Amino acid sequence: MEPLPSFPKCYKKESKPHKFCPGCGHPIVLKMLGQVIDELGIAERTVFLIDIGCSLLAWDFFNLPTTQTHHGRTIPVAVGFKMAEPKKIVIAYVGDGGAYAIGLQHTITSCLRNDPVTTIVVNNTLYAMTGGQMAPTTIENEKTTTSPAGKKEEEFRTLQGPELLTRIANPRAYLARGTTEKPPVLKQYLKKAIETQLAGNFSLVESLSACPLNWQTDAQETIERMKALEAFYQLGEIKK
Ligand SMILES: Cc1ncc(C[n+]2csc(CCOP(=O)(O)OP(=O)(O)O)c2C)c(N)n1
Ligand code: SF4
Repeated sequence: MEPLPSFPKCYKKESKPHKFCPGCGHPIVLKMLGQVIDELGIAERTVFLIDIGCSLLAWDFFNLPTTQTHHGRTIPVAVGFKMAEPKKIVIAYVGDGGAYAIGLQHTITSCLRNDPVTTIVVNNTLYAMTGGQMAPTTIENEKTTTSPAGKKEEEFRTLQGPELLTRIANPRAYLARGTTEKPPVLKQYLKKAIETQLAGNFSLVESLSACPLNWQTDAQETIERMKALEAFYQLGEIKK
């Protein structure tokens, strides 16, 4: 049976149902990415790199050459691949822990060098795969398994991800933050990010994303938590 029209052609037709939990935001980000790859007609040239974390559950999602790296090392692997194969389009798909905690030095140096790679950061505000521990992205008063009374640290929202990188990025780099609650807007950002790579520059798109399993939220509570994240974090094209 042919896939539904809205399903990206680069989906693996023979795939079993995806492995993410019900209500997870990852599949929405991946679906938008797949549609962009189809629309740009770049599947034959695209290499997909995934981090340790729930991003690794995308290992058989697409009909694309896919490699999983060590936790936090997806960006340097992407950069190395791009250096070896400059005509390929290289996408690093990572969690907020991989991009902004253990891998932050790579995120910063890659941006500083204006490496022509695209990074997609799925920000669910905690370390999902390992049991929902507090992350740098955990928002003020948010409860996690390691902050059961709510995160009490001073907030760093103005120095997170795209806001941090915009201070050091090349003028031609592209930085944006979207949300899985607005997939068409997220899709536009992903398209611009890949076009930025095609023009030879660094791009990073973060998406706010739900983790109902670790948030321990039902459907309504998940929507409310997403609204709280959207109020906390600046959405939009932070550098274009
Ligand atoms: C070097 C190293 N340190 C720690 C871990 C354990 N670990 C696996 S996934 C993960 C965090 C994942 O969180 P994030 O990157 O935000 O992705 P998510 O699972 O939330 O999508 C950690 C700490 C590891 N695998 N390797
Ligand atoms: S643990 Fe969270 S991020 Fe991981 S698949 Fe489940 S809902 Fe998604």
